[in-house]
Amino acid sequence: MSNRTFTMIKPDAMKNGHAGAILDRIIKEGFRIVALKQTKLSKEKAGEFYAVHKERPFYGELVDFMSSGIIIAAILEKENAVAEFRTLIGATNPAQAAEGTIRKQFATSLGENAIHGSDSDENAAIEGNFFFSGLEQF
Ligand code: FUP
Repeated sequence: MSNRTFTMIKPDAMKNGHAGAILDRIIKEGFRIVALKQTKLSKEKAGEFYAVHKERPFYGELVDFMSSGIIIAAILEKENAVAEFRTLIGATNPAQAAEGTIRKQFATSLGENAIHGSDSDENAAIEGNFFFSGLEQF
């Protein structure tokens, strides 16, 4: 069990003006910010980040969407961070997300679901290091 996870506030939530409310919720839920930046993924970088989904039918749309606008990327720290954060964001499809979750409140659709959360400690480390150098992680 690791104490770090990685998140992105996705282009839909950024465009809809939800970044502040989402960050506020994350901090109020007890996550400490280890690293944070506003950035924009190129198609190539978005494709690399989601390479695990390369063979899936939604891969092209996912890459287009994730490179369509500004995002906020962050590394977060809390005890049992990966599982706790997955609970906080809710199911991938907002129609199935529990009441009180970030996706239930802010996501628009399965494809445009407001926020990312790592699904394992191993991926949290890989994804965090994709965006941040060691000098940017405190
Ligand atoms: P999650 O771990 O909840 O972010 O979900 P996945 O890793 O399974 O999927 C990554 C992203 O692909 C989702 F956030 C949205 C997109 N996706 C679709 O567009 N359609 C699908 O059927 C599944 C995922």
